Amino acid sequence: MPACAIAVDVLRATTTMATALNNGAEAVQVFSDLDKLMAESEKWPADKRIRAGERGGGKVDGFDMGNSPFDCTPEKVAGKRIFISTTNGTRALQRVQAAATVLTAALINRKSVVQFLLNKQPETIWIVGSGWEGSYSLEDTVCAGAIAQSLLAESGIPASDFAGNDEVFAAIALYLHWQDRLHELLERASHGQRLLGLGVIEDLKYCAQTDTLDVLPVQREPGVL
Ligand code: 3SL
Repeated sequence: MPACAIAVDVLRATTTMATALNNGAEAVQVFSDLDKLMAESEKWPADKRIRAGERGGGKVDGFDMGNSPFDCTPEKVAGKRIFISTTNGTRALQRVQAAATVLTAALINRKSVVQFLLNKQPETIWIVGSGWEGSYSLEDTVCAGAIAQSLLAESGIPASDFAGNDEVFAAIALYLHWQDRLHELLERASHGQRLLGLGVIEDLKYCAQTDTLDVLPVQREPGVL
């Protein structure tokens, strides 16, 4: 496999997408633009679609759900297509959607992503953190580090032979330092603080879990996982 791009938005888009697919959603289709989402989802049968949208951390008016993984119960999402737009996560995914293979990752499905990479052995791996409106984020960086660290450990590649950039070495160091206190790190992160301000404390705990879901969101056509 030549290259694989992995979009990461631990808080909360890629955690929510993994949860929706794990709980039986037919697909997740991403949009940066709410009008396009409305137009595209209108073509889908009403009983087979869910419109999910977040702006400023809150649910978009008139949508079926916001961007909380707790909205994605099997009762709600099984067999449905989730049409979703979020501030940063869906945009990060759209930025890499032209890559030959595109995945999304979060801490909760880190192991499934690493297993896929070990099996397919892509020549190049791009891990793209969505951050916050163009800035760095701790939660996406620590997830990139968790993926890279596990990949190195499982593949047996000595760190000296690992052709990573400075960012990935820093991400691994961040993960190694915080791996037993990921929830605390997410609470300290600026977006974690923003979410705590919105009162979604349980979301933070959920997003901080590692390797809890065996699900691999893979892009099957541009923008559709
Ligand atoms: O920015 C995003 O894509 C969202 O995940 C942000 S939020 O956690 O839903 O506020």
